[in-house]
Amino acid sequence: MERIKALEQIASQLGDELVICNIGFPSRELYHVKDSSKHFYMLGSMGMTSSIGLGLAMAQERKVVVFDGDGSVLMNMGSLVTIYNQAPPNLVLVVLDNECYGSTGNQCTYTSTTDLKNVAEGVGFKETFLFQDSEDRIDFTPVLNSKGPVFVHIKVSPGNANVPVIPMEPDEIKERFMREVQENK
Ligand SMILES: Cc1ncc(C[n+]2csc(CCOP(=O)(O)OP(=O)(O)O)c2C)c(N)n1
Ligand SMILES: [Mg+2]
Repeated sequence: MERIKALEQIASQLGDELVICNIGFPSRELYHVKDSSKHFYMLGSMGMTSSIGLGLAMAQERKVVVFDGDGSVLMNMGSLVTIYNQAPPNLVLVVLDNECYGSTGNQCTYTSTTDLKNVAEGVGFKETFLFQDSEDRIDFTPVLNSKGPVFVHIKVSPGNANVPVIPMEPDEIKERFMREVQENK
């Protein structure tokens, strides 16, 4: 399954959850399949979606779903340790693992040999899920029914969808999202 299909399937199963999405093509693809004021498209700060998601989950009670990438998790791996130890019950960390830095030209990461779900379990995560590349349907219900922090490892095939850049300014994305969070506590 390609990343855009995984994003589309999960997004279609979300309701009131807040979403933090990784830099680059993942955000473009999510915007393309479904836009919402509940989405924060993170621009610029590779590695920081999990940290932003953790802060948001701790600051309010709504469930937070983070779409992260394998390269970004590798870049900020310490975030897994902080998330596990802070243990926000309302945080779901989804890693879309294409074994490469997809947004910058598909350079290989090390996740073909280093298993990120094993890493998360080694850190202490009790609720972990794995969806293989070969699966054609992601049932997200058991994930949403689990008490966080939840780690969801989704193997996807490399490849970026041919979708345009998000036609919103960074400030617009941020302010729309902040309003959504503040007005619907
Ligand atoms: C600190 C930093 N280093 C590098 C980049 C350039 N960059 C943007 S996205 C990206 C690849 C991200 O890879 P991954 O998290 O696996 O996501 P994918 O695009 O594969 O879904 C890189 C290297 C950046 N924005 N910030
Ligand atoms: Mg990747």
